[in-house]
Amino acid sequence: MSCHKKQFSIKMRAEKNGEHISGAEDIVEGILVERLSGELLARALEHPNGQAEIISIKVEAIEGKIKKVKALPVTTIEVDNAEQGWLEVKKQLNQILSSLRGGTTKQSALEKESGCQMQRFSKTDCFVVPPRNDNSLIEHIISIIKTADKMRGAIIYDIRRKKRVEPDQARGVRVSRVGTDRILSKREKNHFAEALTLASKASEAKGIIGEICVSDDLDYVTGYVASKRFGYVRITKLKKVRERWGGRIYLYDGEAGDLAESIDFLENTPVIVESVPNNPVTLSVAKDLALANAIESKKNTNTWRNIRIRNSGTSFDGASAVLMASNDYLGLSQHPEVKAVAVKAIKTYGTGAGASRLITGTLPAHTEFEKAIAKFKDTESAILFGSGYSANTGVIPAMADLGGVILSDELNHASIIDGCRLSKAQTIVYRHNDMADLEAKAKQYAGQGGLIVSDAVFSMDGDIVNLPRLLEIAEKYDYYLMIDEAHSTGVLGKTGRGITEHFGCRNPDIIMGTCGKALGSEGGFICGSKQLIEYLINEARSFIFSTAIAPAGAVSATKALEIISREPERIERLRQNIVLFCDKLKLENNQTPIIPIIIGDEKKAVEISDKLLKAGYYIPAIRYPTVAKGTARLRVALSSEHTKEQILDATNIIASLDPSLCSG
Ligand code: WAQ
Ligand code: MG
Repeated sequence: MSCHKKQFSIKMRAEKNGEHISGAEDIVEGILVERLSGELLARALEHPNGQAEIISIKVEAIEGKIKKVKALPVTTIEVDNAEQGWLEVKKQLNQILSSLRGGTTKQSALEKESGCQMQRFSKTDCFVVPPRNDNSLIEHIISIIKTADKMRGAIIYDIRRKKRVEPDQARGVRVSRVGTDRILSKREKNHFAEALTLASKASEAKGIIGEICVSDDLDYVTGYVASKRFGYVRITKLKKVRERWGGRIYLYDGEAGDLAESIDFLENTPVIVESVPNNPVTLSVAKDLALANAIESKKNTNTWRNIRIRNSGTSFDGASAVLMASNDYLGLSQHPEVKAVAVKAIKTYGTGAGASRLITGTLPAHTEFEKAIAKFKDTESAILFGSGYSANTGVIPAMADLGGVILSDELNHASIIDGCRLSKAQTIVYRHNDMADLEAKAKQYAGQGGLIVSDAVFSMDGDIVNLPRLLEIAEKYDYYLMIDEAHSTGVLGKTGRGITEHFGCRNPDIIMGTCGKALGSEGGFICGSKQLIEYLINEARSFIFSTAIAPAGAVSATKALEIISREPERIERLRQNIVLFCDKLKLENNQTPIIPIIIGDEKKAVEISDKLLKAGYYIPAIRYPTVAKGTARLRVALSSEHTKEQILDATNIIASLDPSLCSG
């Protein structure tokens, strides 16, 4: 009985005059061994490639666990002829190769210099543009497959060393010990299902970043390009019927020393591919698979995120806890006067603005806030956006339209990065808060105008930018200077005016900030000259094309500004809390309420955060892609409203959970 549950690998191989005619295989339970062997035998006997002289069937019991992988999502590209088909192949290969190198030459140099590895698709991967030209490499790969001699296995092409690396070039590497979790008949070759099964296993091999395959079977003209990242892409015509050529190439991007391990995986590690459809699937199924794969890969790297519900100020997913994660630094979202004006605004205006600012969405609530924030920041004028994100993604492209490059700190917030991306301007990333690096780059691109943009307080590290030097550099080389004061408004400076008050220096050209943090409300803003603001009203697309924030939000933010000016002791209380917290954990005191406690490992950071929640403190783990891989951290955000007891208690718990953390 137990033998029937056991899994077996069954391989068929047919030869004539020592030449390979056909081969196929599967993994099945013991009870199906007989049936499958019969099917494979029948198939070998009737193969269109010729009458077999020797047919071998090999049955091997599989010991131990079998790895399970999901079938790659399937897309079909219909083409009219092979010529069009190869153009599609080039596109697919290009996509695979360029996704490998999220960055560019300049960026990699930056990574090397700073010693900090920016991962693919990390915050700064978008920068410095000219895409790598891989055309000649792609042409070369295609020429290899078109001229490959008849092989039993696949070619492995090393794209770093630009050569074939499969150990036996006559035979190739044959992917083996692979099957599906469904019973698919093997009596006739199902090109699609068998190729998808192989491709799904191969895409899991270390360093194999893609594959291209054309069948050598006479009448089968559909081929594919496959990769873990873009799935299994069928291209309906890659050769004419009756052409007897074909082959398979795996693209290898890894260390030379790791190749043997990858080949061993391809040949020997038993793998069951789940959810292989019998026929090329309908688009909706492919879409589901694409989502499932993307989700799974996030989960595998411990970067999957769940939304937690905060039922009230102090309860998360049902557990009650003190919130040490909010950007409501002065507790103003809970202030009775702030709440009262919001209620009154709803009674007066209703709940929503109902249109964009330029249509009918501008209410006195909006213009009053703009006056108040301009006064608070000591600028001529101001403009309110729907959020800080939309302020950055609106303003940066508008400024880039004036010409020149954008110089951006490598740790700038995602909304700044997205603003740079949207602008399509050339963006040069400089090392974090490194004024020498910035100056060198500012000098290099001087003369065309442009924009320097930086956070005032960095959102995941809590450090303060060197504004005095930024002002000098911007002036010397004639750049606009934009500072994002999302985390400094209401926080820095004796009266909470922000970074210029902190340093006692003049304003940059463009001050950006948010109402959703220390102002306890919602929205984002830009402060600057009258001329600047008039320009933005006409050019910032996120301002023009989105509904104004609710009037209750605008009046709350105005009230918050009034309270900050009236009660500077809130800022002083916040400062004392920061000092106490940092002292207790022997952390460097950055003078800001954002205190990163670096853990490194993504999984460990989540575990510590979970334990803290059980102990009554909510301090979230921040992981890739918000911060670089391997620099996961607890991000503490303090408020003036935390009590001394809470700060002492939280720091004690953190120190007890991981004593190494309090070494600073
Ligand atoms: N491992 C590695 N390479 C292999 C293997 C294997 N198990 N089997 C075949 N090859 C190599 C070998 O060089 C063959 O000449 C070449 O691949 C093509 O093999 O979705 O049927 O089995 O409709 O002829 C594509 C399906 C079918 C497209 C491909 O390939 C679709 C196909 P064939
Ligand atoms: Mg074949």
